[in-house]
Amino acid sequence: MRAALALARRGLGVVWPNPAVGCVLVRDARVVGRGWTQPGGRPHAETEALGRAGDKATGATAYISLEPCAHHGETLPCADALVAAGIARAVIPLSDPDPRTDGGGIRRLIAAGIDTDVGTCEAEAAELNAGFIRRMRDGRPQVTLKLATSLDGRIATRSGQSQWVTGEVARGMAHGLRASHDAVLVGTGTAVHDDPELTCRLPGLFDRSPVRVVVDRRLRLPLTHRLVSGAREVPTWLVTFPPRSGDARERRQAYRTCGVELIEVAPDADENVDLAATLQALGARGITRLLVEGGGHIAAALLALGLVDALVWFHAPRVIGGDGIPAAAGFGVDRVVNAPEFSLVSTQRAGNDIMEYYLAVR
Ligand code: AOF
Ligand code: ZN
Repeated sequence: MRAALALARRGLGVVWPNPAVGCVLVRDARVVGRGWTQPGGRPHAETEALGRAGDKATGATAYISLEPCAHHGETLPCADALVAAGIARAVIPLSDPDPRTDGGGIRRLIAAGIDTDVGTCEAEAAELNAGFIRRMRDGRPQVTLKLATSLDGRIATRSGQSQWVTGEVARGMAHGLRASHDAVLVGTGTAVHDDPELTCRLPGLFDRSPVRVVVDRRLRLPLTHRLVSGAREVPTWLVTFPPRSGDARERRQAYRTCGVELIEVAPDADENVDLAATLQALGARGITRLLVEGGGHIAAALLALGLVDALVWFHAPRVIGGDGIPAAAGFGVDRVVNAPEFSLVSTQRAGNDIMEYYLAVR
């Protein structure tokens, strides 16, 4: 199962809207086929593994990191394909929350007389596909907030200078995070000020770059910025208000001509883009894993709404001081018990910096 989970992990960031699944077929203590969900979500892991195993799948044990599907897509449901291949046993950590399956794949295996074991490595499998599960249950992606700060929690100096707070190793790890996410989101301040590319520039991994999402209610992002000029190579989605009485029609058209997709989201009570509605809109487009890279206003707004599921926090051994720009803008917390709480999952050295990973306590 650990091998199946490791294979599944290869798909993170490139298989949306589907879950990342791994499948290992074992017969007579030998691996006879391995597979994982392919980019774009198809073929499924089981199709790949069964294809490689051929006749050797007969009598095999299938270790699958998620319940096999029970619906007719482009091909036979995976549950039926496993039955047809004559596997003897299936080991599955948890059921697939997609309503078209939701236990139906497991029932089909059992009905066909296959010895089916459910629950092995359940926590690991649920964590691996937290994004897909979240989208199925709540309609929104799993949200990971990434921060790179000085020891005193500053993302930039008082003049707004931020390049670079963390070192090269930490920055490389941040590119790796982009590769395993479906989309990366920033606010308009960061997009305008930094002119970032938000791609994955680790060697050989450019094609794992996520969709770039900019929250830009007033369409301030210049057409000459990289997120716009590169939108044909790596998709850029601009989240903005619906047009009021045909305003900015030409500017909207200019973005579209550059290949930028506009996502219209109504304002919230404070005349900002409604971030909860934004996440729903991303979920509806199939995004399961969202990496938020700032700035401080987006971070604060998501924290205040309880919409940050995980934190990746890089600390650089510098002290910028209280006039620097904080990681999260103020969001009105006056009692410690009301501050969003996280639990520490891991700490890791990142060159001369530290990377901490936290999950939300709910
Ligand atoms: C599997 N193995 O590797 C994956 C599965 O649009 P389709 O037809 O590809 O179906 C998508 C659904 O299939 C998705 O919502 C999830 O329930 C399941 N994903 N199932 O047996 C796989 N990726
Ligand atoms: Zn399937």
